[in-house]
Amino acid sequence: MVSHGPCPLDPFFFCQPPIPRPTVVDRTLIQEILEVVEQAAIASAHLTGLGKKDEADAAAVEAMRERMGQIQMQGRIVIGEGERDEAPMLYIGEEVGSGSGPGVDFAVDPCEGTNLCANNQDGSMAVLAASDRGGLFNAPDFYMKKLAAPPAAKGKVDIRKSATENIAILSQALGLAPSELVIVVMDRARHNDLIAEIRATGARVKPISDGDVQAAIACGFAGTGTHCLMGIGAAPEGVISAAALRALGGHFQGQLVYDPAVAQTKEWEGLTREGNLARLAEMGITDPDKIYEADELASGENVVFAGSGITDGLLFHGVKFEKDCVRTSSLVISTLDGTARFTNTVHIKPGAQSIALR
Ligand code: VTB
Repeated sequence: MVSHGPCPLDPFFFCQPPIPRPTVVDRTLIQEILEVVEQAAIASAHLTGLGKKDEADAAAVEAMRERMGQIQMQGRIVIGEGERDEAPMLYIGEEVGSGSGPGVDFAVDPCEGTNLCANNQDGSMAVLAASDRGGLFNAPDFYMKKLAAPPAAKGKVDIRKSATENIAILSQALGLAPSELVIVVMDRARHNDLIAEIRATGARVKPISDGDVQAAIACGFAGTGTHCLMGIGAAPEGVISAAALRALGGHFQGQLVYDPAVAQTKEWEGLTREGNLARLAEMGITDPDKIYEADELASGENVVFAGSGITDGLLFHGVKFEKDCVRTSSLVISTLDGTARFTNTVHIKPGAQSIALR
């Protein structure tokens, strides 16, 4: 037994070992969080391929919220389905959970890649990031320039540098020739120049129609055939990617995009650069050009990422329905114990006669 030495105040007693500080994000919560994303994935998986992206999203939102309600916590949504007046559930600021217990902040995207889900294409998933209070950046509903890369390139690649420079750095850090690298970029008009620049280096481009969260996280693992994510996607989801990459020790940087000429999106029709800057200032963002590192976007003492496949993807399979069970494949990455847990769960129906092994 380890003695902890005499207590300075009482020579007859030995000091107790230091009581571990109760962490808000503990192992029980992590298990519950896994179940939250599993339930959301199952709910929207019933709607894959039906061409109904809003319904698929709504199903995931409802299932996520219901399962969150069973957790003993004072949960709060910091990134969710939108502002209170535009989202009935999981809106920003909504309190979730039983109402007693630890304070936990959540960034959720119950159906990331709704188009992929609606079209039954690879890459849609139910995802969230969780942290102790204040540990997730309250990202505005803007666009974000992102750079994600494997741990070996962390702090070496830099969003301030050109794609050409970053590919040279990545090539060196990973010991791979540019022609052996795969750079994921969302297939959008705003990325035409970026794609041309990447191709000119000899690196291979993988254009994706949607789902840059999964692509970013895949950069954190070797063997996914994805070495880097470049380009502009949504800012709120950038926080979820950052949480996962921080926990993996990978690279993630983000920079808000406020100029409609850069974002080139129909969503911003009629909006101006000045108007967007004013909106950011109203939200308290004093430096709109700030480059956010992963540990600023997900700064909590402990952060957890959880994702469960709706359709098959780079990280896990989608939901599989069997006669007597439903199978989910998920990933939970946690700074608490330094793990990335790939979980394959069989949800057994009552009275099941046969449960498939795989
Ligand atoms: C989507 C989605 C991404 O960003 O593209 C969205 O597929 C925003 O981009 O996964 P567009 O408005 O150009 O479609 C993500 O949601 C996340 O960054």
